[in-house]
Amino acid sequence: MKKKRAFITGIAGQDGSYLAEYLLDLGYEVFGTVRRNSTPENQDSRISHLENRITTYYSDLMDQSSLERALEECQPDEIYNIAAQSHVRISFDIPQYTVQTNALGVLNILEAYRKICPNSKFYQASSSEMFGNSIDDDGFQRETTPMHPVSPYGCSKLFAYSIVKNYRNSYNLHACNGILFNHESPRRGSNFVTNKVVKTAVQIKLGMTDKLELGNLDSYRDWGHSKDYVKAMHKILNHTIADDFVVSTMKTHSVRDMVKYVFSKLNLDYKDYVTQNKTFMRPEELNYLKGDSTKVRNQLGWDTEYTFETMLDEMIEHWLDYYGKK
Ligand code: NAP
Ligand code: G4F
Repeated sequence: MKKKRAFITGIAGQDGSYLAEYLLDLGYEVFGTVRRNSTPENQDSRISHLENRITTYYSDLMDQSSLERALEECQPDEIYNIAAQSHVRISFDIPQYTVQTNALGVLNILEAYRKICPNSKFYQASSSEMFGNSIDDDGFQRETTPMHPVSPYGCSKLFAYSIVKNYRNSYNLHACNGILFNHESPRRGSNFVTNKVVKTAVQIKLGMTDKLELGNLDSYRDWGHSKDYVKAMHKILNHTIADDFVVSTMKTHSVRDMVKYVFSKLNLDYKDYVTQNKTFMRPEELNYLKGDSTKVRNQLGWDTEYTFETMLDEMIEHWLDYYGKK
């Protein structure tokens, strides 16, 4: 039987790499895009173990011709648009670049999809950052919660989310959105708060540094594990109807609680090491996220294997092992 073909933009990112592994395990042929980089040896650290099992194309969401060429060659059954400038605080430093990639880039790939392989299915990596500070009366955000983003990143993702729905309805495409809440792993970029905290706490434990500078400790996030969340992407895309789903753990923790947990696992008191530095604050903050993922759980049977604690434990083990080997 012919294997299904999946095409993943941003395959070398955190989610792209776990999604590639998951789809290979399910028997897919996996293709993906990477960007040109002046130090190519660093670029594939998350996918180097898959080197002989996947096919990559040089591409950029801002280069329509590269998307068309790759889709023409690949002829995928499923497209996962995972690529993005994904850092919220940095989106304030590079707002135009962020919008070009995350908003216009999505329009580019939708146009390429419509022109070249309109019978394939399309998944867009949408984000809980689109809600901004909107919260329903019961303290959750869900599919129906109004979206009022508070960052260039959030605004760019809201455009992308809306244009995906517009293309679905206008051109009868199987195009869907996963509205994913924060998800982490040892492969998370180390300038996102969880991996920054875990990596630096381990360095402190090993005597390599003695301080950790953070921004806002009082915001709350609904943190899951990327490995669980890529399974939701596959379920959402393969649902009989193209639709939009919130994916979350339904629990929330403050940054301070997360820091306390990580330091105490290493038998350290965070108060001895953590200081605040306004460099890491945002001009406008999203204060509180807690997602209601009842729809994806009930309609698609999705659930999590990791808890907040086991996710952080795995990240701690990763950095202890990394520095231990060094
Ligand atoms: P990530 O680790 O930052 O991966 C993003 C990938 O996109 C990287 O491979 C990056 O390549 C690539 N990329 C960046 N700009 C590009 C461009 N102009 N053209 C083509 N590729 C480009 O992010 P992630 O955590 O895996 O997140 C995956 C997606 O889910 C993103 O769209 C993100 O916005 C969204 N999302 C993430 C979360 C979360 O908590 N992780 C939650 C909700 C939504 P380089 O390595 O070359 O930069
Ligand atoms: O880890 P963060 O940078 O993630 P953030 O901003 O919530 O964005 C992530 O989740 C979104 C989904 O809601 C994704 F769409 C997006 O792509 C990304 O994956 O920051 C989390 C919280 C924020 O409130 C931030 O102000 O941690 C706070 N924080 C405190 N000190 C810090 C720091 N964040 C970072 N990155 N670095 C700090 O030093």
